Amino acid sequence: MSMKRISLMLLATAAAFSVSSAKAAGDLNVICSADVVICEQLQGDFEAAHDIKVNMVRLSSGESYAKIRAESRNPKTDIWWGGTGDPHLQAASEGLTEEYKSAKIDELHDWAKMQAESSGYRTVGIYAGALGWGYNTDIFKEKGLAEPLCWADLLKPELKGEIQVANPNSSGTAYTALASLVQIMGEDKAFAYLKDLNSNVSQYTKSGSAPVKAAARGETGLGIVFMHDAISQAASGFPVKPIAPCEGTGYEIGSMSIVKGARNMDNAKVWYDWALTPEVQSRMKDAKSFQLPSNKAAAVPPEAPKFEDIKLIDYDFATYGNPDTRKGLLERWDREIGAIAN
Ligand code: S7P
Repeated sequence: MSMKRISLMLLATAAAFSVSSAKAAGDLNVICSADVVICEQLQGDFEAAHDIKVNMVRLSSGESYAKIRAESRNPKTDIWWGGTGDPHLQAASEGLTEEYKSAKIDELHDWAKMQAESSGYRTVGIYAGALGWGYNTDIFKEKGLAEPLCWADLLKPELKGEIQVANPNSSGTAYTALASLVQIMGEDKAFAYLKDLNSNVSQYTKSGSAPVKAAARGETGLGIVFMHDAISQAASGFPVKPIAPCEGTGYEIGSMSIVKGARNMDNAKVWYDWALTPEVQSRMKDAKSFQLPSNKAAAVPPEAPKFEDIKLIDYDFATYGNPDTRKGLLERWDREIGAIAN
């Protein structure tokens, strides 16, 4: 090989490096829909490993979907990490998110891959968690209340004012609760149940995990939340016990999507691939984020609720992540529950 050819090859390699490092620098605008502690941990870890500045905002799942939809003609977000899968699926089917098949896909559990496949690779599963509730054991003991083990127990008159749950318009957790009850009881019975439950609900919060944080601090007796959010409070030393409802319950496939037309598309893909690695997912427990990770090689936190011990329904993600179904259920919730909420 001539010297001229070698120097041309060296120049080409240098150019390729400068292009890829130019791509991997700059900014990344992230919406994070999980707990603020894990959001901040991810931001710090990502910035430490890349020459990319992360501008992050924490929003609940339904709010994130609404923001991405409202900004669709002029996207201000590049990547949406976390939050329940249904609104990610809704965004995917409305063409609000970008098709991307990460090289990491084959490292994931089937449930996470299924989320990707069913959306045409416009979203992907990053973790899973079962719905339930957490109750304050001190309050229940002081008031002589029986342990609430079933959905039916939450209707007992002695729990009046002791329950908090989020509003399903803003919160993915609360939408998962609504969709789970519809799947367990049928739609009309689920709405009748929610009307009865309303008598015991003191507050419909914006964020999904707020109810169990309130229970932890003794502001309410019980919060309907993902079980891992109740465990997180117990792990922080609060008198909270997680419960998996006896009649059965739904679960989430926490998801991640790249926004269609993202301004920092290359950086969004860097984050996406990074967030699917076992190293990143294994560190979620350090933020007391005890979901089941989607990468098969990631360490499962010992605190994570075991799906095999929970009576899980076969949650129909395609139906309940469908825009018409989600919109219809939320409208009915506004009419029948939101309208009578305290
Ligand atoms: O805290 C973690 C977590 O439960 O938060 C997400 C949740 O949907 C976000 O809160 P909203 O209910 O307010 O949308 C879950 O995806 C996640 O497991």
